[in-house]
Amino acid sequence: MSVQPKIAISRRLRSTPWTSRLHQQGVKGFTVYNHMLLPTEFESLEADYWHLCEHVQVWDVGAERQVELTGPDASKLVQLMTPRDVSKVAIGQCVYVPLVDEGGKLINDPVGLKLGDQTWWLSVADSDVWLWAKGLATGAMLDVSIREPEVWPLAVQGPKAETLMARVFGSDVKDIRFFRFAKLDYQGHAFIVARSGWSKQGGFEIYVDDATLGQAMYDELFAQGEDLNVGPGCPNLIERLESGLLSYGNDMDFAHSPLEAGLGGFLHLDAKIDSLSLPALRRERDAGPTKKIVGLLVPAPYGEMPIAERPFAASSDVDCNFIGSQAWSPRYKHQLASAMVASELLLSDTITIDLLDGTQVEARIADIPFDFAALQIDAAV
Ligand code: THG
Repeated sequence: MSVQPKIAISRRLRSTPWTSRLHQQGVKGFTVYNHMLLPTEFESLEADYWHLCEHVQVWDVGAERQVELTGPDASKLVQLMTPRDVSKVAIGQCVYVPLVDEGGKLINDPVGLKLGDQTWWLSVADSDVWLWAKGLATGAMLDVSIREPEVWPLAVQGPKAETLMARVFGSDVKDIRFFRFAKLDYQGHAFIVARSGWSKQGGFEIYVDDATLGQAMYDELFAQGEDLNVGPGCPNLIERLESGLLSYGNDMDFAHSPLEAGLGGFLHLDAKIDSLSLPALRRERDAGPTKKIVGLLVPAPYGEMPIAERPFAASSDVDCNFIGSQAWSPRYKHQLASAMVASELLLSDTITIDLLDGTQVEARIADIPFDFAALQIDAAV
């Protein structure tokens, strides 16, 4: 019998206030995200998926690190980094801000929180944004300080999330609108609570800045949620693919532009803003993108066989014709995937791909997010 290799959890691979609780609750897998542990699975991907869609889950997403920008030039730096116009973002608002470099390539795709006139948090995906931000601020001689504070987001997601949150934080939580945040009291400490999260099942994110209170809060969410069938959870691959939520590093990375990643709708390329990537992105828009992210669908019976993780067509561009993420959807009975595809292959409705066992099948091409109704794919359950 072979020994399962282990990942050594050292100081470099940081835990969160809840890591030991996850072990007690039977976590089955972790990934490494921002040099931290991010759980990926509890019971099974599929069991976790149904539970998330029907009940409520508490997620340790402490790996979504905050990059804090404070000072007179904080907003200027945010605008320099993103081609989305942030000039009208209000204090108390969250905003999805793809960060793009001078060549028009994605650095990260965080949620920004405007905490004050001179303070922002960027709740980052997996790349070292604080180093990029410090470099830019130094080069541009901006009056802003940059650090990663000790903050660990805790997400409460699922259709019963609001009921559970109201029991722990009071009914004020119900007044928080989507992508807004408020400061709510828990045991005498004000926590930032936003209506947001990396699922489309509804819910909240608590930005926990006190580890001890965070542990009490975690335990209380489970105690108060017993009759709601609360369970431990994490971002779920099936649910987020069905919902079209992209994962930086998987679906797209530093080789891709936000236009190729389908994020053009979030950007303001014609705004009069001082943003590093605007010239490159305007040129790309005018020339037309050479590749694009799309969804792929393989129906049952093949669908339960994963798609081979190798380029599905030859190309001189090594940054396309690959599968980004994939999962079997138990609801729609299809293997779902994201793929970055060369534009010439998108003239057709299907793409020939290899399954893991070598079988060749035609995968249907769709937009992300998948519009299952328009695709005439009914939920099987
Ligand atoms: N929450 C917080 N931090 C995060 C994530 C999160 N950091 C990493 C990662 N997730 C960042 N990426 C995303 C991608 C999509 C969304 C949030 C974070 C998202 N998008 C909605 C959509 O696409 O419909 C809403 C976008 C909008 O309306 O602006 O929620 O999840 N704290």
